[in-house]
Amino acid sequence: MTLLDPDGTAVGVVPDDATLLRSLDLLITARRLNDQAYALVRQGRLAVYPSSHGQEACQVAAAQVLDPADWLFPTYRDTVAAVVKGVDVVEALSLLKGDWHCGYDPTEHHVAPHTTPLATQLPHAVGVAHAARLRGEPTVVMAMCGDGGTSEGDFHEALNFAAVFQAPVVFFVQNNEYAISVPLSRQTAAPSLAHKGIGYGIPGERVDGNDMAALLTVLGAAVARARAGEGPQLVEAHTYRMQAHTNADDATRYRDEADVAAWLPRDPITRLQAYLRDRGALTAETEAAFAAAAERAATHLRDGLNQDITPNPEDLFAYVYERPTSQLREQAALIADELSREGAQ
Ligand SMILES: Cc1ncc(C[n+]2csc(CCOP(=O)(O)OP(=O)(O)O)c2C)c(N)n1
Repeated sequence: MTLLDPDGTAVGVVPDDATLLRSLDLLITARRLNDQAYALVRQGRLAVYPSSHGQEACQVAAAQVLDPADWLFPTYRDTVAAVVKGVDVVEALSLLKGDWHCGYDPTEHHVAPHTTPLATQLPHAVGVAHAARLRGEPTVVMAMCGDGGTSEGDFHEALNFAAVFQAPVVFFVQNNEYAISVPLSRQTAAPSLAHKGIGYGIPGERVDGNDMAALLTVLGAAVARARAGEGPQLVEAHTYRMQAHTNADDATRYRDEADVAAWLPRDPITRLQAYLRDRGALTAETEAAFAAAAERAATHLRDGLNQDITPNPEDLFAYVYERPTSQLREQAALIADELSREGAQ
């Protein structure tokens, strides 16, 4: 589904101006954070950053259609989704700085830890959704993965379980055409990734991943459907990874600059700006306010990651189990003893 053409013309019923203005504000901040994080890698402040520059609309929409009590299960590329759901961007990225196993408390905003192993988060997401249903809670779970993630066994197990048990979960696949250097044509023989729901009895829908209006509409309907007890849904957003997989990857080795250039005019920000300007809903003043908010967010990220923190080795044991095992207690005591002897020297 597309609701806004690349030039910003509405070709269907789009969400109201206030919703779209708020989305544009979030999109502009999201782009600024992506670019700031990329710069922080070059300054040695982050070990690695998988940018979602150009894909931000998918993530802003995914987080925006959820209620605070709903759960989001992000991948390593979904920092923006976690931030829009409420996680502080410095905490969200401290994992990639190498300071923490997660960096934030997943229960605070109902955002699971970012996963690096592909698709392992999907069975977990279904488990949370199933548990919520058994308890009679109205919780919906947004389970995110990339096109490459749909080739993993965990993806298929998660879809099957969710369909059989009618778990309130939305599987949201961001198809950005590449899994590092592997193009979509080497990933699947299916006509689309949305088709993958059919074999499991799950409706699948394709949406333009650079169209904020369409994403809010399709994902919003999938969440409402799941909340109403009508079961899971698969949504495939077609977008494009504008930058390299991470800073460690050289994308020029496996794709043409012309392909990248062809996606530039479909940018989610310029498309939404054009629509809102044309309606008179976006003034120069509002645009300046959005840019200033984005700049404040970037400063907060820079300041946060420029802090050198001293990790406490005892924290290694603190969050493994709710009640630590005897072995962990023993190891923690050994470390505590070593630390106190070092301190005494
Ligand atoms: C189980 C597993 N196998 C392989 C990898 C190595 N790996 C990291 S990212 C990636 C590509 C993933 O592509 P996709 O799912 O399309 O997500 P994208 O990076 O495009 O957002 C691979 C193969 C991994 N992290 N986990």
